[in-house]
Amino acid sequence: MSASNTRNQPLGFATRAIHHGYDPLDYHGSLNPPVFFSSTFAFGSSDEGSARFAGEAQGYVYHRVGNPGVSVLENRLAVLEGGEAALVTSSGMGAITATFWTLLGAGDEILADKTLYGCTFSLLQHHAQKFGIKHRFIDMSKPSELEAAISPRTKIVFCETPANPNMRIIDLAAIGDICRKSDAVFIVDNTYCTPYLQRPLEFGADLVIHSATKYLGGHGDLLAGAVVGSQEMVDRIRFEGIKELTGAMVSSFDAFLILRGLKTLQLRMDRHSQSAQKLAVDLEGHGAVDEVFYPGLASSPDHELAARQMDQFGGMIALELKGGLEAGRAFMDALDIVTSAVSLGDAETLVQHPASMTHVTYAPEERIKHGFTDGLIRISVGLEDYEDLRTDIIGALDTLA
Ligand code: 4LM
Repeated sequence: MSASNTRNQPLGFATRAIHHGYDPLDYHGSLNPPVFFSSTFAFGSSDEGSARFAGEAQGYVYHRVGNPGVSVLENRLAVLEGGEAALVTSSGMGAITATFWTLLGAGDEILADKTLYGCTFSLLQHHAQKFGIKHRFIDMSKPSELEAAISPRTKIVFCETPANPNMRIIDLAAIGDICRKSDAVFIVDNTYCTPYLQRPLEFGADLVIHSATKYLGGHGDLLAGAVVGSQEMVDRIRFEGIKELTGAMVSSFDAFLILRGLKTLQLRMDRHSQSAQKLAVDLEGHGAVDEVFYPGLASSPDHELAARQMDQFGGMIALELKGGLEAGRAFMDALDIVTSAVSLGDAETLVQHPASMTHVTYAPEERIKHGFTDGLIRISVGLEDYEDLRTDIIGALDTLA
């Protein structure tokens, strides 16, 4: 099934997430696409094999480059993000490294927003220089800072919005406008939103990256990533970044699990967003809480901007407790239903302490410079009954008084 039905009506998000690119009647009526557990693919003749390698004939060659079951997922993700093509990788970091190593060479520069997931930050801050790649962190919530910094040497402009962990919002259209006037490829990590809540390509991004480990998979049972964009750019990343530079191809089984996760993506994101909105309001009113970072709050300075580019405000909340780090630790230890763990986007509500966990790659002074404190607590609001979550979380906060 394509992006429209037989009556040429454009299909809704959930319908595309469930059906796009697969017709059960093509495979014996099997409701779910087959999973091809095959590392290699036979050629009908030696001529056919060499033609496939030369890109002169269609067809699969080797799983590291492509697999028919994975292609169903790739085509579906491309349509959901509004891109021409997608590539699914073995992790979010696999998607990021395959993209960077394809697009960057010695002497090139990447400009990244100052707040990034800890391992993306570390890749730039601690490792990129080994390959002669220069980086600068910019406060992209002030687009004029990017405008002043961008130069012909800039090959990539990279950001997350909302940013992990402090929920800063970046104006995608403003950054897209600046990148359009240069040769830089504008890349947005859309992990926190999924295409259901935000489609950066509509705002001028060239590539979208995901950790599919999170909401796209949705069940905390796999590791995967994705890159979505133009056919030309995705092909380059597949044939250079995956095939020859990283080998970070997703497994067939994990691709199948993501296809299963996508069937409920809309339902899950609706519920994550509704519960997070309620929790943010309840947290804001609690005496032990100093500040709540959630763009859905009317009091958030980012509320209007977020409403322009996000369809709902998502399931991630950050908060600062009045008692700082010690209060944060006591809060996490007092929780009962809520699980203390990194990662996000699962059915279970997860709580973690970025400074000692996901963002421990930042030095203490870097954390302040990059916009978050050692006291920040991050909550990935899950799918449990809201009243149970509220009782657990507010109850744990009450023990701090
Ligand atoms: C975490 N995050 O925050 P893989 N991009 C973003 C992320 O949050 C992550 C990745 C990429 C967390 C993992 C422990 C915005 C990861 C990297 O973990 O390589 O699939 O994604 O808790």
